[in-house]
This record gives sequence, C-alpha cells and structure tokens, in this order.
Amino acid sequence: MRIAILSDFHFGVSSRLELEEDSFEQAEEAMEKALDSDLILLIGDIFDSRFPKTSIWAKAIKILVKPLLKESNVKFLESSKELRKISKRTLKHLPVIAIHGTHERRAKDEINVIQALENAGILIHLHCQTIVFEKDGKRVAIHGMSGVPERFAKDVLYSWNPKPMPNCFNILLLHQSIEPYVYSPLEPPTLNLSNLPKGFDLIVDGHIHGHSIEKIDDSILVIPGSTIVTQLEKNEAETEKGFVKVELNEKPKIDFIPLERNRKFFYEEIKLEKKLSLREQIEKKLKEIIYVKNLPKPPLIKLKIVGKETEVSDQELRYIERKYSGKALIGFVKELESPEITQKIEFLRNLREQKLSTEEIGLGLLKKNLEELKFNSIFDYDNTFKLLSDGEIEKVFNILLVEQSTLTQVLKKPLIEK
Ligand SMILES: [Mn+2]
Repeated sequence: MRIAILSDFHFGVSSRLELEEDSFEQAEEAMEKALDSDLILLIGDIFDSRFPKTSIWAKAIKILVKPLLKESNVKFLESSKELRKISKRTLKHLPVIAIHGTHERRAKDEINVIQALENAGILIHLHCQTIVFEKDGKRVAIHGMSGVPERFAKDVLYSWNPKPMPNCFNILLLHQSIEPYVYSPLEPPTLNLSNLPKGFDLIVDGHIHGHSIEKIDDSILVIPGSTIVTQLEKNEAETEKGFVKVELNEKPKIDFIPLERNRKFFYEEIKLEKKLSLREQIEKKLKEIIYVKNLPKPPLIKLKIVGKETEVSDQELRYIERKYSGKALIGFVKELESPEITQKIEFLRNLREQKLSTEEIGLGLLKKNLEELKFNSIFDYDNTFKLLSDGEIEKVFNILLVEQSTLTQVLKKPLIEK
C-alpha cells in the first residue's frame, strides 16, 4: 500500500500578479505526482483563507477533484465518523482524507471549507476521528485531529485520547506547532516531542512549512512541509518544497518527493565591500543565481544588505529591480542599525503574516472585556470571537442574551470599551 502525504497548499496565498498562480501550480504538481498512491492524506491549510474568493475556489476544485478520476483498490473498513457523513462517492475513487488547518478553522458549528469539500464527496474530513482502510490484507488506521488554537492542543488531544488499533499501521494526523517545531513565536505550543501519544507508527504534522522526517521513540514524525513559500524568511530558502510518500512493506519506506517545476526562493546576504560598488556586488550575486542555476520559473530572490544605511540608495535598488524584471522577483532588506527597531519590525511582520495570531490578540481583549462585564460563567470566548470575526453579530447577540442576568450590564456598557 502506498500513501501520499501532502500539506499546506495555501491556495490563494499571494494576490501579487506574478505570483498568484504559484500556490495552484505547485499543489497541482504535487497532486499529480501523488495519484499513483492508494490513499492521499491532506494535512491542513489547503486554503489560505477561511473564506476563499470564488476565483480561488474555482482553481482549487480543479486540482482537488483529480483523485476522483482514479480508481481505488483500497477497501473502507470502519470509522468512528457517522457513516452518513462519508459520501459513497468518496469511497468509489482514490480516497482523500483531510484535516483542516489553522487557516481554515471557524467557529464551532460553522461549516469550514474542508467540510464543504466533504459534502461534495471530494474528501473525508477528520476531527478527533479515525478511519480504517485495507488493501491486500494490510490495514491502515488514520486518526486525525484538525488544527486547534495552540493553547488547547494538548488538552484536546488528551481528551480525545486516540489509541493505535491492533493489526493496523497507525497514522496520527495533526496540524499544530510541536516543540521544537514552532511556527509562530506568538503562539507558544503546548505539544512537544515527549508528550505526543505513544504507539503510532507515524505521526504526521502539517502547519510547519519546512519538511523533516525524524525518529521519535517508537514512532516516526513526518512533517511534509508546505508546497509553497509563504513568508520569505531565511529558513524557507533552506529546504525544498514537496510532499511525502510512504510505502508500506515489512518496514515502511518514507520518501520526500521534491517539486521540480516550483518557483525557487533564494535568501542571500550581501556585506558591502569597499572595492566594488553596491550595484556591482548585487548584480554579481543575481547573475550567480539567475544564469548559473537551471530554474523553471523566474526565482524569488531576497537580498539582505548589511552595512551603513546611507551607503545604499533606494533609487539604485529600484533600478536593479527593473533591470532584472522578467528574470527574477527581487526584494531588498536593509539591515538597520538599531536592534530595538529590528525587534519591532520583526514583531509587526509576525503579526501581519499570521492573521490568526492577530486574532489571538483580539480574543484576549474580548475575554478581558467580557470578564469586566462579569460574564464569568461558562462562556465560550473562543467561539464568540470567531463568530464576531465572521460577522455573525446576530448569533453572538443571541448567545449573550441567554445570560439574562447580565443583560442589563450589556445594554448599559459598550461591549468593547474604547
Ligand atoms: Mn500553513
């Protein structure tokens, strides 16, 4: 039995004209290379947004339906899911099993994009659920927990308490930071390598965008990484983009399959030397990348210029950008003198690039305000916040109105104080 593990397509991540097709083209290459498998696993963040635009849906669906044209040799055995939720159509073709990620997460009881795809018979969505398949007498049990806020991850996992099934190859799917694999410093993980459940043959984690395969105790931790560069940080230039294939023989064979047609990303540092002009130094570096390496698409190149700010003219940088347009997409970073400013910029960049962390901050504010209003009963802040951020004001109002005793306070004081 062969299993393909793909993650973090981030459909629609870039709306910049030259880059807007990348997330689709790269996921498509991965998906096409995965079609010779018996099962496909999607580990979350398929979409970059909880509410993808119609144009994003249209392109995404073309890729996600590819397995529907493939026949399947695996047999569905059982699941802890309600059987009526598993479409018969899904079981007629090469099965796709998916969890949703941080970018797709919505309020409790609100349908998310992965569940919408499940309704269409394109995949089977798991959240704290298990599904078992069989081929040639070999059984595989897939246990999936979709992405939850980091601070709840350990509690949700422990209260679900998944157990490996006997006589099966057991795979646990997660979409979380797992210390030391941390996605955002703003959301510290509650899971780490030693508190993961025991006895699973594979633990697969989405969310982390650089791939890795690591042995931990009796399990193997597989991080397939994203199929696209999302943050243009230095570490993203260090690993290839791709996905993972697992061949179940006596001993499982696990291979990382790199993409070949994807846009490459380079992060280079240029220290100003006195001998050469800045332009000469930059162009030398650019030529090394553009003309020496055999690249399928104009690469993304981020150049960090280290030196005194006054030595670098913005005009000159714009000139170089224009000169190489069509051959490369170039971005410049100037190292600033003050470490304090660097720190602030780093913080803002983290906030901007991780919408969900911004939500975490908003959630904290809401919680504090509601506490001040004496909403101290069993109140689901997380859910209320997600409803608010989805624009479901009516529903939130109804939740608040249930607490008759606090109603007068709500009407007297504004919900969010200025
Ligand atoms: Mn992601």
